Amino acid sequence: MDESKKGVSRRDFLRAGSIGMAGLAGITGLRALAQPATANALPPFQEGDDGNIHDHGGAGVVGQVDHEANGFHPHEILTDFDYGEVKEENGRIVREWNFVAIDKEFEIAPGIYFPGWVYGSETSAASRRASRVVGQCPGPTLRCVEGELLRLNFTNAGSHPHTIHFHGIHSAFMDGIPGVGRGMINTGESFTYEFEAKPFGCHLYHCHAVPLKRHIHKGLYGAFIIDPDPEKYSGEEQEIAKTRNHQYTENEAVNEMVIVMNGFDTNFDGDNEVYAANSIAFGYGMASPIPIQRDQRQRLYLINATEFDPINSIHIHANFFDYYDHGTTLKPTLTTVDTIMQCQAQRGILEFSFADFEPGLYMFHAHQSEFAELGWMSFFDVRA
Ligand SMILES: [Cu+2]
Repeated sequence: MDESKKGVSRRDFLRAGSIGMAGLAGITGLRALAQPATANALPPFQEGDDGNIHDHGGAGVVGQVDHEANGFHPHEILTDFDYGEVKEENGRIVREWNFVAIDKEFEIAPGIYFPGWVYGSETSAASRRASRVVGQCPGPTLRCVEGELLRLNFTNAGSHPHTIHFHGIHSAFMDGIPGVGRGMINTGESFTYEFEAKPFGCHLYHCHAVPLKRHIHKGLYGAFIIDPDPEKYSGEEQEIAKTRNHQYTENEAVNEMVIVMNGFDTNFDGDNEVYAANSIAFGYGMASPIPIQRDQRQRLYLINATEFDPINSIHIHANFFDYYDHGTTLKPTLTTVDTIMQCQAQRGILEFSFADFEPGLYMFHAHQSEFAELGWMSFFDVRA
């Protein structure tokens, strides 16, 4: 985007370091800009009580997001797979979800509230905890098995027309785009999307109402995981498929996580001011890393839902991973890499292990440094 056409760009903002600007008071990714005396700010080169040297401080935020008020928590979203309700109809497995879209303001960094539009499901962990449908960003991670009939009862309880467009194989009528099939679902209306789960992989769903970039950027997206059915494969492939299918005990040996990479345009200038893994800036930062048992195999379903920027990326420190592009293969499409990039809607599965590693905090983040410093910075807390 041509920076000269905009009033104040985020880069101007970073240069100025003007923390008084609306919507950015909490970000201190670049603490050096305006180093306030805060409880957790350490002087240069002081050894912290964790034994680490804090020279210019770590990237992070001052203060805390009120996850309770949001109604969803990044650590819960990380491992919450929404399996819906499973039933049998005419000898066929049917998996069904009751889904809504609502308007919802949520806190993405301490003191920074985003006026979002989000999806919620009756069967998400957040909704079950609250005994009511809770909207969340990213939306619930839908998980099913290839070959099942999926039924998604969608009600638009938001203030704008929305749809749900699934990445997968289905009829045009069920594609959730304006002007085709049922098209837009207006405020107060309902529609049931129904199609077979295929192909297996790491997919996504999102609103496809226009203007598209606004509807997606507002928060209407989520992960859509179709597990392979081991009975369709044989030999080594069958064994791998079992580890990928949540209904098999082989799957329990793997620690599975979901990260949707996203960004938030808090001042509506068509650029993101905050970046995150699962919506909360530094949500898995040094103050709340992801605990990992070092001997357990790790599987990360990674999806890029970032609007406005052409790509996003992930880089894992001090380790390498195997990558399954779109998750649609049982053998990796890339082996022994430590960085991959994804354009919007691109996704894949990372598999890695910290077996025999020294316990400690292992960083992972977008390798666009700007994204990392504006919130997409995380840690694994590797434990023996
Ligand atoms: Cu929409």
